Amino acid sequence: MSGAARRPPPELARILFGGDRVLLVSHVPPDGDGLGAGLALVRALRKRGKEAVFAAGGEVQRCLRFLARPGEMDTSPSGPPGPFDVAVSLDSASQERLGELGSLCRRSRHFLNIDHHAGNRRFADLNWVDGASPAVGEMVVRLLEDTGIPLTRETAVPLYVALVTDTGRFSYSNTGPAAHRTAAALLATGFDPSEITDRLYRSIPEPFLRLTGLAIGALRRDAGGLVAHVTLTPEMLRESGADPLDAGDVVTIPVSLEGVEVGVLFRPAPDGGGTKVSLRSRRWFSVSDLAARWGGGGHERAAGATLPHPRDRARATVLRALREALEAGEGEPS
Ligand SMILES: [Mn+2]
Repeated sequence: MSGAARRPPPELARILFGGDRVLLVSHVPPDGDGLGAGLALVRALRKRGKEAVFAAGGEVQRCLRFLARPGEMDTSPSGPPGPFDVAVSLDSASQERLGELGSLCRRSRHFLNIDHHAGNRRFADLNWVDGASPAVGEMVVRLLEDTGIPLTRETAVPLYVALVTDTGRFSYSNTGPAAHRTAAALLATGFDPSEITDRLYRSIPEPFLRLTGLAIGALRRDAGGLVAHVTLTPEMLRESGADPLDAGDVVTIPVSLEGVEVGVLFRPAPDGGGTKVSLRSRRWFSVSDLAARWGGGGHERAAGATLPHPRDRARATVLRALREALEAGEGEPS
């Protein structure tokens, strides 16, 4: 990424902190990055006397719910009553991924977009996109620094969650010096990181653990072993009792298998029609290019799409495309 994207556009902070009513949104449902970045900005804005709220557009994953204090987050599908002076989209590559919240953002006086998806559609009035950033939470740290707003424990905890979740606990290829430098700055505010990892990773609901058991039983390989995939059926979700919001996390199972380059999860699309496909790669295969074929997107190592087909057809389509791409050696290091 060019150096220009490293610093926020000068107008961004002026518009953001110039509004009296500010709405923060992310893709629906939000992940740890979108929610963490949003809540940190809610707190920074409120501290400066502004009215600010994060709209989730629905329920958020249970393991993330500890982050929001009462009144900081709205979970109605269409968001809190507007209008707003400023709306900020965080971590969303397109307006479509904001769901119903997109039109609420459009109706606000200023619409800002802060994101680290390289393929961001630049759908707002002012777009700050840095595809080299490990997390939007990291960009928000730079924005606060650039604006002269010191980090406090209240802003640092959600920003740390953003960084930990989007880097896979500092393990993915986006974990560079910036991720660790940012973590150091956040930790310097004095919170206990083990309390956060307890909330995020050592508080697994038993139904989800039972779902992973069913998922392991459904694990299959393809493309000469380079692909591992799992298909979750409505019956498996029902039998386990797992929260559908957590089901996407099952993709860590196929991508963790020895010798695999691409892990795939197929599951019923949350809103009824079609099949949701989650893709993860380990070293060289770009799953965002593949997801884009079906109108989806994401990052090189983590992406997703929703196919309008029932699961058998969706699986056949995706596995065929993966076989072709992997046989062609797309992106494979020589
Ligand atoms: Mn992100």
